[in-house]
Amino acid sequence: MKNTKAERELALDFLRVTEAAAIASARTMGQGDRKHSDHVAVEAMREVMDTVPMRGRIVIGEGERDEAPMLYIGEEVGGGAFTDESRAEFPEVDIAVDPLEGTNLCALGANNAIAVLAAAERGGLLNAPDIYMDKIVVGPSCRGAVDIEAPVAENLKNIARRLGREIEDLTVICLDRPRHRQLVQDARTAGARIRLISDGDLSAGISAAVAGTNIHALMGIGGAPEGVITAAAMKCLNGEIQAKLVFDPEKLGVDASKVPPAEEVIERIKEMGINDPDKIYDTNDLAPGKKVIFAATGVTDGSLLRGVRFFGEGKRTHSVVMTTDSKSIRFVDTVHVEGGPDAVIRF
Ligand code: VTB
Repeated sequence: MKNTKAERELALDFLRVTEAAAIASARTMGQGDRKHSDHVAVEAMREVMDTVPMRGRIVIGEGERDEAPMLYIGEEVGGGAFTDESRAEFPEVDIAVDPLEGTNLCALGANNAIAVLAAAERGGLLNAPDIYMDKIVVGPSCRGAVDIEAPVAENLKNIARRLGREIEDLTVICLDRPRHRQLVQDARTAGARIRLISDGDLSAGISAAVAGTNIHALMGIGGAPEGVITAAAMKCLNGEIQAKLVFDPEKLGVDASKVPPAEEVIERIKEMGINDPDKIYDTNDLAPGKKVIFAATGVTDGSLLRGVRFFGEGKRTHSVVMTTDSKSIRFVDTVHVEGGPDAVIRF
């Protein structure tokens, strides 16, 4: 991406993209059909993405080309309505999308489903495989105070010290999965409060980096693609993520038959340019970009963003859009007016 102005404009374009995906999926809220909710989010995101003046390339998306008709890894996006000549001038952008993060949450009408994407200059986002990733995410005051390999109690002690409070006053957020039994046990023993969530460790990680959400750390194993998008957000929020890929069935708490054999995964990630499968990633490893853009729109109500609200004459969305360059975090409340000249806009 060339300059700050272009980046700022792109950020607002990406806002339209996540807004469209959120609106489409929010319409299906509570229908109990997660695949359908995801599908409409993907379609809406893809459609608006194409109007963005960029030479975009999906690096984290809906899967490989043969299994994902849209927003597949490697798909070229953007610049649809422009001539080849003008397109040649557009910035080259790598994009990681999660059109509906928390498909189950949307299908059930539960909190914290979001439509989200991250973008950076070419090579600015790790092309992480769609496998599991162990993560620890904290906010700016706790940067450098945690170590993903350290015992839970030690990390909690260090977070508490940085925040000038007792461990008892911390809340850790964690996916509610059998694989986290020990983690939860350790956090309980150390005295922290715990919030177990059914899905959505990306929005949970972001909440951990924003003061006032009363969430102080995200810990545990979720998806690697979500980890990369979280890292993009951390770059903008001055937070920190540390992470490690996980494919050992024992650590995942599943039978070996449920996950691909380790040798196969190691081979696959090697092909993606990752030579050390045990590498510990920090924020910059996951999102090395110098110009990172992050945009998310609430689908259902959440701790950071409100969900989409529909009313007679339009709809209202609540988003966050941020960039590393201008270091601005915009919370955007958009009224999408459809009701014609007499439509009433409320504050
Ligand atoms: C993870 C997490 C996501 O799904 O990918 C999770 O990162 C899937 O984990 O935020 P399981 O296989 O244990 O269900 C989400 O929670 C939602 O997409």
